Amino acid sequence: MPDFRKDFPILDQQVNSYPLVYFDNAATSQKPKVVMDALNDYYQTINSNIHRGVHHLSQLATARFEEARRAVQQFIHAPHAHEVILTKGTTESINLVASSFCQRFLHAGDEVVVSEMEHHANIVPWQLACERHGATLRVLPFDDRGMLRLEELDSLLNEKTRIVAVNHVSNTLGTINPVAEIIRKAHAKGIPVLVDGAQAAGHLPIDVQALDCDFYCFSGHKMYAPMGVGVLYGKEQWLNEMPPYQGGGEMIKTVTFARTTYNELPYKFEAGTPSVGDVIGLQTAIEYINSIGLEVIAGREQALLEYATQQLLQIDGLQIVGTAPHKSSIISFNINKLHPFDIGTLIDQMGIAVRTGHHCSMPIMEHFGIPGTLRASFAFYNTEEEIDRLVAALKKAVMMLS
Ligand code: 7TS
Repeated sequence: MPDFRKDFPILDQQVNSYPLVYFDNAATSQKPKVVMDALNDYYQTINSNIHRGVHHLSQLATARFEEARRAVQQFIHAPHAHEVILTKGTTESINLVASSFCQRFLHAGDEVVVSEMEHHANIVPWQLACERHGATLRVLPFDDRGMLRLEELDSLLNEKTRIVAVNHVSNTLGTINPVAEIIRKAHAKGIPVLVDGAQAAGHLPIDVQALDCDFYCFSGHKMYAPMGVGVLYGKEQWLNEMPPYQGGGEMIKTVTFARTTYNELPYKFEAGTPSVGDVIGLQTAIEYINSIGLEVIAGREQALLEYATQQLLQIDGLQIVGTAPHKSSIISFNINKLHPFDIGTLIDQMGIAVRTGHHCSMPIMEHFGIPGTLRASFAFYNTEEEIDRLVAALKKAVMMLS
């Protein structure tokens, strides 16, 4: 196995006099040097605004931007490049759909279905839309292992349901959800489905045609790309029927004070100057992932998940929150009644970065009646030795706090 760590210069540093152990990959992944080089290269050689210049640099930047869109198209197996909208991230992608789709299709008395294990980014935009249009948000619950209660979906979906929004992978529980089955059930009743793939992209293969999802959202920064760029895939037929999300440059065809006509896809949904360098960085991240192989990445992450699960369970009083059989490399846990924040602070003193708190999924905390968890999330560049360091640090922290 090649040493992937050398691709990520940030990992090679001391934090609080210990070698850094970075286990907060679900919040954001680290960036390989090739991605940073691509950004640098963009700003040093072709930086200019796109789609509007006759000049040389603008043409080069536009070509690279559109090439990146096609790289994303291939990465998620979208039928058409114009179905790939480049956004700031998952949050913006979901807000775009919740705002624009709902403006066209959600009316008083209608319903939107989300699951109980969503990130706030896949709850609040729908709450806002429901409030705006007089609709109701309905919730598909999960069981104590952190698996969606699919048997309740059939009764939840009815003639009032306008859209279902569900995550592919839970950022808190790690559960890989049966989104294909959810989509099949929803489509059987003519209901479209949005998939929040923020925690799936870069970890699982994504094939929007095989899934047959209507919308798929993800962020670049969780899959080795720069912050500030994300993706909304949408089926052409929906995107064409939806009104624009934001007004501005690029999204129009003609403007007069009497009437404005809108640009075609995907530009209709890309108002203003995009983060061109970051989009090119996203393409580089996709090429980096492909050069290693998604199956190699997923294999390493599953091995780390298994090893960490076994080792963590050796700690007295440690309870894993989220024990579904199909999980991504995310482990939430608590130790006795110790506060996650106290443990997180102590292990940070030993150079270990984990996340503590509710992880922007407060309904999950409410389900389990806990204020928060510690969360260790692994990337393929992490190692078993780092997991041993986590376990030793946790044991020490427990001793100090008990
Ligand atoms: N959906 C899921 C499932 C997520 O995990 C996140 C971010 C988002 C949406 C929002 O993504 P953004 O890139 O637009 O911010 N999740 C986390 C996390 O687990 N810790 O920090 C951010």
